[in-house]
Amino acid sequence: MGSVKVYGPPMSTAVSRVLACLLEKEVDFQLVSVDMSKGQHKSPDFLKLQPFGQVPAFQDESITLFGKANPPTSSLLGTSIPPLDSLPIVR
Ligand SMILES: N[C@@H](CCC(=O)N[C@@H](CS)C(=O)NCC(=O)O)C(=O)O
Repeated sequence: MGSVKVYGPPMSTAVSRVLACLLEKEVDFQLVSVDMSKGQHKSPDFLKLQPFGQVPAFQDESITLFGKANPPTSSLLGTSIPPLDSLPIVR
């Protein structure tokens, strides 16, 4: 089993985006359940991983990634993903 851990519920779009990249890149990972309905994403232990209290948190050995532009996805793809609010919207 790989050292990569993704914390969060798979039904979260932010989590599933990271999972899709891991599957596409054929990276072994563990999905660690975080029950948001029980507030586990705001627990002291989770906040040590992800200080914003948001899923996903992404951990690879000693590296933990989190943030506003979904760094796990950007890191996996080797590119920078623009923030959603900077994308053009078709109305
Ligand atoms: N910028 C983060 C946002 C992640 C995000 O919005 N996660 C939501 C669930 S899909 C969340 O944790 N919401 C709980 C909260 O904000 O308290 C990313 O793209 O990874």
